[in-house]
Amino acid sequence: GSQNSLIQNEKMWKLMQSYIKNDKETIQQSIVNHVEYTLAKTRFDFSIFHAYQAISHSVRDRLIEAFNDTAQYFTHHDCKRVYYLSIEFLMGRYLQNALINLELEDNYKEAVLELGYNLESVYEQEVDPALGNGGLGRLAACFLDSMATLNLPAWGYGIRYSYGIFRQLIKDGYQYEVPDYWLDNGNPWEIERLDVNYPIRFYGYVRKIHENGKEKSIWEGGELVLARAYDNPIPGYDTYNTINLRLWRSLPAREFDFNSFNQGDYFKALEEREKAEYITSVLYPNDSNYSGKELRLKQQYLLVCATIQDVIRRFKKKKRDWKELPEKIAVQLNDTHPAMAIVELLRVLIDHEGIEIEFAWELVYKSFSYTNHTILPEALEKWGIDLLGNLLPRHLEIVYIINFIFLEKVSKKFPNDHHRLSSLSIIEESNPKKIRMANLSIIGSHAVNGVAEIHSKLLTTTLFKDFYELRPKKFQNKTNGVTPRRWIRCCNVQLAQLYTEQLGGDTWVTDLTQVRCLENMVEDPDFQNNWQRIKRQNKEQLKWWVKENCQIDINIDSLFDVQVKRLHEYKRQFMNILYVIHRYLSIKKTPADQRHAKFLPRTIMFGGKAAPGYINAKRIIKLICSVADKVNTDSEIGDLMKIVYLPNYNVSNAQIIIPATELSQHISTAGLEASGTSNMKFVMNGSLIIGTMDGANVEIAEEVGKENMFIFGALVDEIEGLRNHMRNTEPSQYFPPELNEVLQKIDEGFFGAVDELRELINTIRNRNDYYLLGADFKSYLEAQKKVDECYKNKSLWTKMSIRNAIRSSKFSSDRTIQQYADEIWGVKAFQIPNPSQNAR
Ligand code: GL2
Repeated sequence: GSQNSLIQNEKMWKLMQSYIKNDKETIQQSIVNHVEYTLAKTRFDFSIFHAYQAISHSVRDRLIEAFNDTAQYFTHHDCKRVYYLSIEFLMGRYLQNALINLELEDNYKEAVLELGYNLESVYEQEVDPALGNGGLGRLAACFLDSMATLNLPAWGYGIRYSYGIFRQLIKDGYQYEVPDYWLDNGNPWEIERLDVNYPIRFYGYVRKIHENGKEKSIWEGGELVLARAYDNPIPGYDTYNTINLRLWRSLPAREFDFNSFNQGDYFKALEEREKAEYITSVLYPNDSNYSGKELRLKQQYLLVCATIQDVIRRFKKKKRDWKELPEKIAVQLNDTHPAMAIVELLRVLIDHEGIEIEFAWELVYKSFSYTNHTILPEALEKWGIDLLGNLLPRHLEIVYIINFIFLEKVSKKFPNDHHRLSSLSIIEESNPKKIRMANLSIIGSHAVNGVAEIHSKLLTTTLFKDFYELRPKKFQNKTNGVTPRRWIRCCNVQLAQLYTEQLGGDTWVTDLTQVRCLENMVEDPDFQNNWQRIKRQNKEQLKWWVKENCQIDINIDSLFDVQVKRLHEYKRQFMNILYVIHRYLSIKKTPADQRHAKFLPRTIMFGGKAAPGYINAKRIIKLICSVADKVNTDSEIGDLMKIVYLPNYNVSNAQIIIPATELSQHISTAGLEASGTSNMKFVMNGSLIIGTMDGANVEIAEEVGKENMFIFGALVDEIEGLRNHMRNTEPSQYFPPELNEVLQKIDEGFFGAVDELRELINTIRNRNDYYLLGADFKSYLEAQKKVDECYKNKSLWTKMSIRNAIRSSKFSSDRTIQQYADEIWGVKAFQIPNPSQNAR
């Protein structure tokens, strides 16, 4: 094709031989060139922000080279490809990560210093690309890093929202949401593909025609918009492979509405076009919560429709039989948000390609697989058939066909089992009827997985029990992981250095199991000292961050106790602050001269965003801030205790918070946190966990040993019994006295804001303590007491901390992705040869 003729062009071929060099002078030259020619700023005077932009462009040049070569290589080898579809990608900053993955950080540090800038300060110039809410979106980002590093022929597909997750301000104890227009200063990390645009249809109607005795469906009318591709290169670590995250942006379709133009309504016609851009303008700020808005369904369909067109175009580049489709593509659904892709692919195959439905269906489900990320009922997507049928009329028809064929098969296997049939059906027979996206996803996939052992087990025994009985082999577990590049190598440079020194090299960055070898250093006093020194330096850094962002002085010698995650009742930040109040009251009751002997200084930090419409979550923020106000200004307390609300928790401040943490809280009601992923990051950075036997905590306990954690609370099989007990008993009769006392204080108005705080405590007082704070409070107190005892013994704490970190290798996303590749996708690595060894 045209690419080959380009390479055959002799001149071109010669030019292509000269890959960019990475010596100091070449780097400096490229930065200065970008200042002058890309930014059009004079090279004699540029600000640190322009330095950031020019540096990023020079790194981008290096990425693009590898990116193009990688794409060519995959095409040339005609490999089976993985497509990872996700409505969110919470990437965090690129620059440092790219430099580290390219192993160019030192070169750039030196080069940039001579140009008058400190590279670390340059990093701070970058905005956080925050196109995600929480764990689900961040998981997708970690997975991309691992897919690139493992040399898999994989691409991510998502949405290029103009507004990412809102910026959180805390004022007078309340959350304010500020729009996050992250593209304000441009985005050097993306490549706009002016030539990759796909039409997307909404609304309209289905016309039936008859051709050669067969009925054909034609979806027409309605509205058309375009989806344009923006490519974001993702470099692997210690490999030349650089993969792609392709994000779609909506634009008006090129066709003009000649009617309105001819009728002279010029402005109205333009207005219509503007509306198209609105589709991908804002990320929905709900975490684990379904809201059922039409615009959200439009976003989902835009992602799915553009992606399927792109995937099919690539498949068709080579002439081949459709039966090869599942041998050439694997599509992973990150939760049900992109599940319409199942229906869309089937629609294209039967309506456009003229394939028989039975055969088409086989191609579809063999290509798809689905990951479930939560069992919370409020998060399960169910679209009303009116809304769905109006927006996507042909898709609704196809859903009915899929469901019919499926239920036929079920009733042959289980005759007259109406109960089973209605639980398996894609259609919920409610009024109005609803499409259950989870059921569609399971039926349309050859593999379904949960994200931690306990969660996958719950899927097969509760939520998806009937599906499991039908096809037990479909169900798998893939315990989540996080990338050691960002979550150790980037965020904890000193710890990374220590590992590299001790292990005699840095291959641990791609093989985290190596750090287990440090087991024999646990008792080594020098090693322990180094460990403590690193933690202290990280604490120092966080202390400055807190000073700058919260105007609070925290005690560097206090225990840094952190709970950072989205605000959610099931995550029980409420229980944490209730305990903090108890601790405060206990200090106050102790005679002043005994306080320092009895209590260890603690800094208790909270952070996380509440969904804008989640009232109780916002009340919890208010309670935390009210308690903080009271405690932090109480002269009797001094530095025995400080409470901090860390504003605007996001990826880049997580990179400061996590390495500085000594105790981190993962205290969800058992069974409700599917996995959690920050728990893994904290453990990798030597934080101890206080937590329940939930999500990945269970497997962390298996790896690091329960004796190195503070585990408490009801187990998952005890929950139902406790909930029944809760509903049938007066709270005051089984709440421990410490809890009653705390609730009493809030009720009296001791912390102010009495009306809203009463509303909050009433959620647990009136026999509706669904998340069982009352049942777990006592064992939480006991676990906290153990924390204090351990922290008193500095060397014990240090040893526990080391053990946590060096036993955490299971939680590398490299392990997770290798399992997906082997057990679900059936894809192999294709590592492209590095064309310029001397440059790396
Ligand atoms: C989540 C789960 O709540 C969380 O426990 C899990 O670690 C992540 C990633 O698998 O997925 N599900 C979900 O809807 N969100 C999550 O963070 N938002």
